[in-house]
Amino acid sequence: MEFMEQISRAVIEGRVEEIERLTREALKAGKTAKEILDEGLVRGMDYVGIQFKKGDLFIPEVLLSARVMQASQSILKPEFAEDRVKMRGKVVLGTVKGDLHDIGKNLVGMMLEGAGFEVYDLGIDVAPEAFVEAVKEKKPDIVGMSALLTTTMGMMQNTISGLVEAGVREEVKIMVGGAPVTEEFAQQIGADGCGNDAMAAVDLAREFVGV
Ligand code: B1M
Repeated sequence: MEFMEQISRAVIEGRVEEIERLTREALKAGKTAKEILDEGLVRGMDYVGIQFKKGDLFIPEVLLSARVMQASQSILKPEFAEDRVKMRGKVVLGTVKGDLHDIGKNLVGMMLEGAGFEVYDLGIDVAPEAFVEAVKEKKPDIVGMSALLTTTMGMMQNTISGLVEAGVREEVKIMVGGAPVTEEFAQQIGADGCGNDAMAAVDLAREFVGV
């Protein structure tokens, strides 16, 4: 079986112990980190999402797939950071309050770091006040918010309102993202842009800081 298919299967079947070996072998065989990510890991996770929606997979199984994905990502991280140049800017990143999804957010953080940004990851379930505090303390160029649930997207708006009320909105560029988030929604809530995927997030961040 081809590497990428084996990697996808390891994600789908939750085989955490196997993914580290497969990831290293794929890299050794000349596959790039991006190929492993797009053609192996994300493809597997997309399938998991479909089965989850259909009710054929349940939360414990999806969590196991998430662990597989994260184990591979931690091996890929230095590969993304290889062409790192000087720090391009500072980003405060987090998944909004009420939302526990962090795979995509971690990927965005990893790619931003790889592109030379300094990333302060606030984690998951981040309240608007915590974003405000971090902006005051870290003085970032960019605030990045992730949401995977239609029910938590509104929290992005609350966070922006919090930044406005604290008088720091104009000091940062705001990027939003996550599967249900669109450019139209970003405009509607007063964000500066939306990243459809991790690569787009990096392009947008570069645009924001002019590099
Ligand atoms: Co959840 N979940 N989940 N889940 N989960 C979704 C999102 C869902 C679409 C599944 C489905 O029904 N098909 C659905 C949401 C429906 C909706 O709101 N429209 C859903 C649901 C309903 C739920 C629960 C409510 C289930 C329940 O309890 N009944 C629950 C909610 C918990 C909560 O957050 N409060 C829940 C729980 C979970 C797990 C904990 C089991 C697990 C999360 C584990 C973890 O993250 N550590 C999980 C998972 C894994 C998923 C799916 C299967 C996969 C998400 C993922 O990691 N994708 C997901 C279905 C799916 O999306 N296929 C689903 C891979 C990742 C690389 O992609 O996150 O989209 P993504 O990130 C991309 C882009 O979106 C973008 O770049 C990333 C990389 O390219 N991006 C940004 C993301 N953030 C960005 C920020 C940016 C820029 C770009 O700028 C700052």
